[in-house]
Amino acid sequence: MKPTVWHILGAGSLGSLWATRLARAGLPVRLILRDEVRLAAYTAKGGLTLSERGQRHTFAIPAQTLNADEPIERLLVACKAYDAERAVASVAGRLSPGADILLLQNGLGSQQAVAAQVPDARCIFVSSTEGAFRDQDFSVVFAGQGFNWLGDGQQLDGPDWMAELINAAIPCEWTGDILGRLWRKLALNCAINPLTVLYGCRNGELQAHAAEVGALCDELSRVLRACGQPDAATGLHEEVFRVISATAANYSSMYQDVAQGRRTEISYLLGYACQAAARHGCPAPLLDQTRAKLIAHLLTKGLPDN
Ligand code: NAD
Ligand code: KPL
Repeated sequence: MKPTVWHILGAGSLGSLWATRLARAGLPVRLILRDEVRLAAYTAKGGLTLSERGQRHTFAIPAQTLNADEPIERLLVACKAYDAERAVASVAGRLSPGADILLLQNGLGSQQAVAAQVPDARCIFVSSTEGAFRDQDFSVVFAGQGFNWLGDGQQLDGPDWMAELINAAIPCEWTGDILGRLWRKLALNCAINPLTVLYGCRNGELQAHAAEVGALCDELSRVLRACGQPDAATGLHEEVFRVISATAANYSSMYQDVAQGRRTEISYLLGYACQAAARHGCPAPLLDQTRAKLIAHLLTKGLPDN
């Protein structure tokens, strides 16, 4: 039987990291690009390049536009959270019944919005701690080893095709509690990323604001419990400070977005946490305040506040 094609929607950092590793393993991959202009730019480049441990390799992965007519059985959505719903809507008509859709977005909210939009597909949420950035158009640098948790919130066992990911050296495991994983990462990101933007600092420099970070962790733990995520709250404080130490020299992803004038995923991180807290009647004054300060900061930089 012919292996199922991996369609990759969003040829940015993570999409390229997944696409190149799948192609390197000999699996059929198609990139889905926005339009003919992007397709022409990609064709001119001759493929997608992966830089890993100082080695660069280019993979001539076939590409197509959103409105190609090839049916999609397995789709990896690698857009930012704020683009995911619109991007999936553009290919909804191409999805085969029961198609698998892997959603790589950080935070929460976009995954549920996509799942509601395509009720006949099986949406699989992914929580990724791998790190990648683009050094050029259609060229990605694998910057941080990490792990990928996959789950659909229902099945306790993962699909057979997870073996393809393992063979492609994409470290992953299925979890019966993907929402817990996503909430935990969201909480980590909410405790660290906004403060690095507001203080204009590297992660490690938050040690100087330990009381504020600690108070945010306490509040986030209460919110997690109120939202029915007690496991995600366990040891949050300790893990946040462990991550701050382990990544002391790094700038958070949100800091980098703001520094480079890119839209942030605030609505899917702090925005989601504040709304969930309000919905569950859990007061979160520090989170609300941090969100308001971050919004004011984004507006002074001319960046979207959502
Ligand atoms: P990115 O901006 O590098 O890539 C997103 C790509 O999607 C871009 O190339 C963009 O042009 C494309 N895109 C957007 N809308 C599209 C559409 N309608 N049709 C076709 N293409 C479209 O983003 P990224 O860094 O790869 O992040 C993707 C998601 O993964 C985010 O939610 C991010 O938080 C998460 N994440 C990223 C990393 C990382 O290291 N980069 C790590 C963990 C999680
Ligand atoms: O994931 C991160 C990010 O920068 O987005 C860490 C390093 C955990 C900081 O929150």
